[in-house]
Amino acid sequence: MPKPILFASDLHLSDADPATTAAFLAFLHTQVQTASALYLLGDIFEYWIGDDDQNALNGQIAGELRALAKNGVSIFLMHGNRDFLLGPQYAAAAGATLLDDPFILNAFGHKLILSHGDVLCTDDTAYQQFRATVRQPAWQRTFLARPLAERRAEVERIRAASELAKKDKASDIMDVNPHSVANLFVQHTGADLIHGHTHRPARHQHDLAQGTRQRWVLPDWYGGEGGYLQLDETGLSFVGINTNATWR
Ligand code: LP5
Ligand code: MN
Repeated sequence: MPKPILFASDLHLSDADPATTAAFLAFLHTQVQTASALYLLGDIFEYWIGDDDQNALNGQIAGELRALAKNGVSIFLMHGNRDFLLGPQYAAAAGATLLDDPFILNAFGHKLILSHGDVLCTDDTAYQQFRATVRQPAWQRTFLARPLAERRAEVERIRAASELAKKDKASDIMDVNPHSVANLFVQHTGADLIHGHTHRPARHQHDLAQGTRQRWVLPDWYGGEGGYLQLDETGLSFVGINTNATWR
């Protein structure tokens, strides 16, 4: 039987949340061992200020992923809105391939659009403006050239500003926009979508003129409770981590 493909996102790994690190390591040591590939669809880390930030956690995770890659599990990483500065140096250390957002995967007779999901939150215009700025290569080069301590302080300021801004945003605004989702579906004939970012795990059905598509939303792993999607010959199914949730 062909080995399953696993998808997770929004782990938000950090030193401040050891329960999440433990849950992720346990996942890598069990379920991922028997998979053919692991797709991590962004916000793997709570924030990323450059591949030169060589702290113990980043090193440990790279080592664990590289060990899996050596054992034949393909590792794929996509950027999230918090770790978009994760670069080729770290990906290489993790034995991983960095993917563009969106990325199209064909497997087990399914066509899947993989995305972090933040691009689809088009009602959140303040965020999209912020995103457009920080995703500019020139802007990123300037930021990465600054000393690590300065970058860390800058990110702390942005995180605080972001938390404050979110308090004033309606919950709807911070979800994906249905027209943006439909546009993405129209661009990719016959595909279903897997994304994270919103931390609102569910399977949504989108009825388009060309037919019905599925949108699978991954949960976050804060506090060590999360989950992943598994693709195998039976299709996609959700498996909870440290929760009893299972759905498809
Ligand atoms: O992450 P989450 O889910 O809590 O919130 C997101 C949006 N916020 C962000 C910011 C990140 O959480 C924190 C920054 C990560 C580190 C980046 C690394 C290096 C970057 C260096 C930058 C100098 O992504 C939030 C969305 C929410 O998702 C739901 O979709 O609403 O967006 C905001 O809150 C953004 C604010 O609305 C506007 C921006 C505030 C920051 C202003 C600081 C100015 C800095 C100038 C640089 C352009
Ligand atoms: Mn996110």
